[in-house]
Amino acid sequence: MSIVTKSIVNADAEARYLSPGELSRIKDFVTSGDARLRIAQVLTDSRERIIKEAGDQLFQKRPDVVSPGGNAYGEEMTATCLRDMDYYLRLITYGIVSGDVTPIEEIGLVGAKEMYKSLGTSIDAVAESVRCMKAVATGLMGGDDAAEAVTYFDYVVGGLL
Ligand SMILES: CCC1=C(C)/C(=C/C2=NC(=C\c3[nH]c(/C=C4\NC(=O)[C@H](C)[C@H]4CC)c(C)c3CCC(=O)O)/C(CCC(=O)O)=C2C)NC1=O
Repeated sequence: MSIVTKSIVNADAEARYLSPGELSRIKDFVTSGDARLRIAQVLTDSRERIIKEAGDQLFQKRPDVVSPGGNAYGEEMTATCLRDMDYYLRLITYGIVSGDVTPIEEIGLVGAKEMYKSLGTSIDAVAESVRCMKAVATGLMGGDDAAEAVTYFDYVVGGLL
């Protein structure tokens, strides 16, 4: 839920006007809108490149995951690994557009540790894949946009570890 919807739900529950604090937070949300949409556009337009380059980086740093016996070994499993990276990048765009990490949390982080454990997937390596995507993605943006984007990538990394 965006800050706008959330504030309205809260205010209406008490049949009151939006408070100065709520209006100020909505103003920040609106003011940052152009930048957030620009960032989401870059991530969306460059998603294939980000995933490809970040995947290459990950498999260089963690050759074990794509070696025989590794969780992402073999064409099909490697493709599934890259698909998971694509999932997280997509969720990050949702977070950035809504200025809210709740969609990332609800869709991608709740139960993720347990799920990866049951799959025998190294959660550290999944987190590393998100760090690699962060590095590639922020390299495609200006400094302020990169700083904004970093918080969402870091949120995913923090939620996985
Ligand atoms: C949008 C929310 C969402 C997420 C996050 C998600 C993850 C997810 N990743 C899975 C598998 C997997 N995930 C990986 C990923 C990796 N293995 C590694 O060693 C690497 C570190 C890593 C890539 C970075 C692999 C290899 C599998 C297949 C494992 C198997 O079938 O044994 C599975 C099991 C079912 C399937 O194969 O599709 C799920 C549910 N599904 C979702 O709906």
